Amino acid sequence: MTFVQLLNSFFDRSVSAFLTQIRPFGAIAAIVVCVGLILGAAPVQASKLSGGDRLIARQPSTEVRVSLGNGSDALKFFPDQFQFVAGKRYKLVLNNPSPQKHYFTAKDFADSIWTQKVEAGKVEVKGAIHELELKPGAEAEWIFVPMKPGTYSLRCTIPGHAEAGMVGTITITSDSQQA
Ligand SMILES: [Cu+2]
Repeated sequence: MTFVQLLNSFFDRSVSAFLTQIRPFGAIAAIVVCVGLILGAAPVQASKLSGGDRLIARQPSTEVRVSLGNGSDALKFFPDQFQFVAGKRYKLVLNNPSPQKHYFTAKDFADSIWTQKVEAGKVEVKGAIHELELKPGAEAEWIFVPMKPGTYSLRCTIPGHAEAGMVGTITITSDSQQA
């Protein structure tokens, strides 16, 4: 059984356990789950929903934005520090407003999350993602759930860019470290 299959079975079990607990409201809960799936980005904290983290793969996502470079061609990520909480669902919206292409490369971070999908244009990519290349003007959305707490490095792998400062830090904290 692969890691993702394991996760999926965990999610499925948790959701059915959740639905069983609130059986009288089962139909309503199912609708809420579907709306969550479709909208994905409602600004509701999952921890405030009944069932909380058990709805991990279906909970509303928290949107975080990052720009790779800027209009005056600075070799930087904006922002360059990120903090995510394990078990929450995020939508990282990446864009490249600069005149040249850049990479968002964070291999150890990518190994520490469960990627639900990456969407770019009309294409949706599922499975493990380690690096995203964004051409000038490109935008992509990376939807994931952080799994393993730690501090991970981010860099652009175009020669010279990381050396010029196109680096960053991504931190995953565990749920219990949150106040
Ligand atoms: Cu770059």
